[in-house]
Formats: sequence, structure tokens, C-alpha cells
Amino acid sequence: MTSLQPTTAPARPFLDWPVITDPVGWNADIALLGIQHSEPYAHDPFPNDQSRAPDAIRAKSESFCYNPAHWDFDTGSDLASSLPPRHIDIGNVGWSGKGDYGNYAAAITARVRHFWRQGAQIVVLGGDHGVTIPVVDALDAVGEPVHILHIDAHLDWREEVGGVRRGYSNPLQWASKIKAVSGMTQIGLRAIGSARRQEIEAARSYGSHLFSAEQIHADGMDAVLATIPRGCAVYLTIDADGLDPTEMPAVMAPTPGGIYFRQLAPLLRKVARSNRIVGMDIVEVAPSFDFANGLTCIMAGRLILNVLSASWNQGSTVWRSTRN
Ligand SMILES: [Mn+2]
Repeated sequence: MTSLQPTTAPARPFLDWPVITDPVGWNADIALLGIQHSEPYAHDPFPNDQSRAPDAIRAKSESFCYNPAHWDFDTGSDLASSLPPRHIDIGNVGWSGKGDYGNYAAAITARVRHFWRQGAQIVVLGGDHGVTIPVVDALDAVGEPVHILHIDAHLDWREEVGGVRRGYSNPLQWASKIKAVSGMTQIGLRAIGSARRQEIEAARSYGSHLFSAEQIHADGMDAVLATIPRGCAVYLTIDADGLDPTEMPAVMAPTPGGIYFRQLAPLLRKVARSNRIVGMDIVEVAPSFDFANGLTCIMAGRLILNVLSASWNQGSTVWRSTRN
């Protein structure tokens, strides 16, 4: 078994959370972790822009949560009294790009497994979408079946690209092979990505529920919600390009026609109140393009806070009942 290694302290913490990089102190109800790299494809630069996102999102903390004691109208609560006392920022895990990617990935999986064994909720700041892979590899530690809710313009169902299986085009295909994953809902799909006819057919034959962004604009989120078994544990993976680029412009693949915050935030709060969201990631934020007041990082922060607050505040019992 891999022994837990310390992480690297971020430039500043997420909100005002305690930063604990030493595994000795890793006891938490909520643990936030930056994961900077996935397995790189030969055609991409290393490190990529998304590897800077964990600290770029943290740096906007005051913009997405001016004061945790103040009222949050999104969630009808204040964050400070909603969250359980033990919420920590455990820093970042990075990789030099040299040596064995598998060792780096295994160390991430061990860290996440540690927190899931404690019954904690995990929040991951990516990184590109490949960072989801070592996280979902730890889902066995949740101890019950987990449904994956995926927001993305793209299907991300490639088995391999140029021989690489753990990059940003692979995460949902990878997750579909994991025993603890009991089902999948993928929303926001549109335009053209790495998926071909064979990947669409593979996702459908697996039983993944696919919703294009257009379907959601026409029919709303009720049909999406109906595909998530009530009471089932959920892992949430948000690719920033699933949102409309007018709201999350700083992504590598800006794609018109995306999901809006006003559609996604209420869906996530509903899921968080009826299902235990055991973990979430937000990936593919590209800070170099975040010209408009850091809007993309602010959106990322607001989505996280909507999930955390709805998961833990007084109106919700799914997490508090596991703690009482
Ligand atoms: Mn993706």
C-alpha cells in the first residue's frame, strides 16, 4: 500500500480554510485538493495552462465568497454555519512530467481513498479532465454504489488517444470500468469533440444517460434529475466547457450553446439535498484566458459553494445524518 505523502501548500487557501499538507493532520469532513496534472498526450504542451487553475480559483476566494458569515442568497443560508467544522484545504499535488505517471496517479488515489474511508466529502480543483481518473479510482473506498453526474460539452469516452489512457479525453470511459460506479448521467453535450460514432455507441450500450445542451434548453432539468437514483451516492465532475462560454470563457475548447449557471446551480442543489455527493471536481479552467475579471474562476467557486452549502446546511439531512 502506498503511504501518504505530504502535498504542496497553495499560494493561498480556498476561502479561509486551514491548509494542512501533512497527512498526520488529515482528519476532515470536507477535504479540498488541487490536482495539477493528468497523463499528458504527446501533442500537448506540458505543463498545460489548466495546471495553474487550482491556485487561480483559490485566488478568487474573496470574489466568490466575500465573507462566509454573510447570507448567501443562492443557497438560503450562510456558509459559515452550514459547513461542518472540519473542512480543510490539503494543498496541491503536482508532477514533474518525468518518470512514471502511474506512481503520481496512485499517490492521488491513496490520498482520496484516505478521506473516503473517513466518510469525508472530497472537492478537487483540476487540472484538465484527466485528473478525474485517479480520483474515481478511489471510489471503492466510499463503500456503496456511486452514480456519476458529468457536465461537459464532450463525451470524454475515448479508451485511448495515442496510447494514453488517462488523459482528458478518457475519464468517463475509464469510470465506466470501475466496479463502484453504478451508473452515469452526462449533460451539456454539443458540437464536436474527441468522440466518434463508436464512443457514442459504447456510452449508450453501457447505459449512460446522455443529454445534449439543446435538450436541456428545450426541456429543462427534470428529465436529468430523473436519471439519478434518489438516495444513491453521487460523484460530480464538472468540465468548465460544459457551461456556456459567455459564463465560463476561460477554457481550452469554448463551445457555443452551453449550460447556464441558472440551470446548473439549482440542479446541483437538488441533487445535493437528496443524494450524498461524496465528491466533486471542477476541471479544464484555463487561467490564461480568464480576462473578464476572473469570471471563470468565480463561477467555479460559486458552483462549489452551491454544492457544499446544499449538502450540509440545515435543510439537508443527507450528510448531517451521517454525522449525528
Ligand atoms: Mn471533459
